[in-house]
Amino acid sequence: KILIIGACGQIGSELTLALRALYGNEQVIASDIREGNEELMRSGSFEILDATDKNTITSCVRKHKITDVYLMAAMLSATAEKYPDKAWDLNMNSLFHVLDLARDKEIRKVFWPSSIAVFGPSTPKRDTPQQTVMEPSTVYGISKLSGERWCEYYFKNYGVDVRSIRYPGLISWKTSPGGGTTDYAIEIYHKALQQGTYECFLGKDTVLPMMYMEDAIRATISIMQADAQSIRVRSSYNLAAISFDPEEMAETIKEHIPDFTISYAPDFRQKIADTWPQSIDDSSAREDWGWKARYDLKTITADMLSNLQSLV
Ligand code: VAH
Repeated sequence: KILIIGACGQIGSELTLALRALYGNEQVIASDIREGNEELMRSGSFEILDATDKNTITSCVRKHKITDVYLMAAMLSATAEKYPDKAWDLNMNSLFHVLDLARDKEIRKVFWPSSIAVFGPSTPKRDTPQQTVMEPSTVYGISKLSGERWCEYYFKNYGVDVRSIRYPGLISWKTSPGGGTTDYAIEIYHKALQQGTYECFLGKDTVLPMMYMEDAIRATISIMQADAQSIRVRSSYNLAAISFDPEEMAETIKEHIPDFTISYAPDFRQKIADTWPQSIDDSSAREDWGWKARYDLKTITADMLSNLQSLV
């Protein structure tokens, strides 16, 4: 049985639905610090669970006979800069609790999300390699780099089968943005439909690696289904789809909403974005477990606008 911790988050909410569709609703237990939306709550079991509380996680694992845990709870980059100690506590202690359960054979397999935020200002910005200089300067990036090092340590020293992906910025419509620096790429569609204009909190030339949620969910399921010996990277895999700046994104929106306008008012999140790469080399993920992105910016814009249009 599968337990998703952080099932109400941007990735967790869609991952829960995808895993329930794949394995059956009764095989997937969703959990979060608070209840989720109606679709999430209606489709299967749900537990209120604080990801920093090891006792609650342990009793949930034993109650439901959990074998696989997807630990999706985290504080993202923008919010983490405001609450460094809370971000470290949530992002790190939740990981130690789950890795320790795997070390102690209470569970069999772990998925843990990392991020391109593990790269810093000194990292090569184009086609960032799987192995390279990593000096993250954000609280979130520091916690994700430390987490990667611990995942590899638990694999090498205790044989823990933990698998991880460095997600780029993720674009989705099912949940509202959650404190990320890349959330402009979600807000822009809502504002385009509601107001026909968007004031972007990143500058127009800010190129960042991005991915549609459908691609991210497929990658997550794919790495977890791969044979253990094909997973040669036990820190975290680079993953890539597309790279673009807000201006390019606005151009694809104008193809659907001709008089859409964008303006720029960079805020504190510009400093975070400026430390991240512009494009990622994901050849290790392609070679080891057959990864390949499907969505490009035009298809993302078409899909986002049609889904959001049906919501407003
Ligand atoms: C954030 N969406 O903005 C997350 C992600 C690469 C960005 O880690 O913090």
